[in-house]
Amino acid sequence: MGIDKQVIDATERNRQKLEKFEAFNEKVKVGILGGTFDPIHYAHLATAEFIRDKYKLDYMFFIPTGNPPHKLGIRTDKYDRYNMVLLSTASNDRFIALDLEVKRKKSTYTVDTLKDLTEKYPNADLYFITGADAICEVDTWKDTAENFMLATFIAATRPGISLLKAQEKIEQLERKYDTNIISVYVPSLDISSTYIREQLEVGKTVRYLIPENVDIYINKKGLYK
Ligand code: DND
Repeated sequence: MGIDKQVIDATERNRQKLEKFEAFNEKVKVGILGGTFDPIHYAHLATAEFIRDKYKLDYMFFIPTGNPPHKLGIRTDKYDRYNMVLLSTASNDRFIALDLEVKRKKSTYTVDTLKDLTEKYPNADLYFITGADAICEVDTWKDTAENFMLATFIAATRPGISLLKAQEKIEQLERKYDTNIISVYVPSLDISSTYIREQLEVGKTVRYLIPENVDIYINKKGLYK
């Protein structure tokens, strides 16, 4: 099947999963993995699945950033990043891709996303997942205190980030914002989007680091050349 057809099928599959989620009226635990996903890779997917299972989350929302204020100069079109997330999450009934940030015209801030989700899904308890690198930066984000009120933050350890440094930062944030941050050891995969882009730029393989259909999508669209 051609990759364009696969994107169409993944879009339809995602629509069905979202419809089923929205029809569910009881309390529901929802994890959120936000990211630039430039491109999405297996460490994102494995981290999300590990945390979903460990904390018995009912669903995991993958939310690609639209115009992220912290990463200016992204060359990849936001809809290409979203399509790659759609393709990667299609086979998991509990993974749902959301386009609310890619559709936003202005800068995309997590606080606006959490407010939108709280309003739209009042029966959902939100858990915002970050890698240990992102949690170290979280108090530079817009409205940090409000972010902590809207969702429980779960910080996943990530290769290359000092555990001690992340743990110190987490304790500092907990004191400053009077909040609880869950820190969790996730079996590590030392993969980063930067590494994948660098490999692709020089024509090297990224096979088995990203889903096969994402690899095909990247080739077909000529991304990261
Ligand atoms: P990134 O661009 O760092 O994501 O963005 C992460 C989230 O932070 C997004 O939802 C942003 O909107 C939000 N943010 C950032 C800055 C400011 C504001 C919000 C604001 O509101 O002011 P990446 O695509 O690089 O990675 C996605 C996630 O996956 C990150 O949490 C990253 O730490 C994690 N990750 C890994 N975790 C475990 N093992 C690995 C990983 N590689 C990436 N190998």
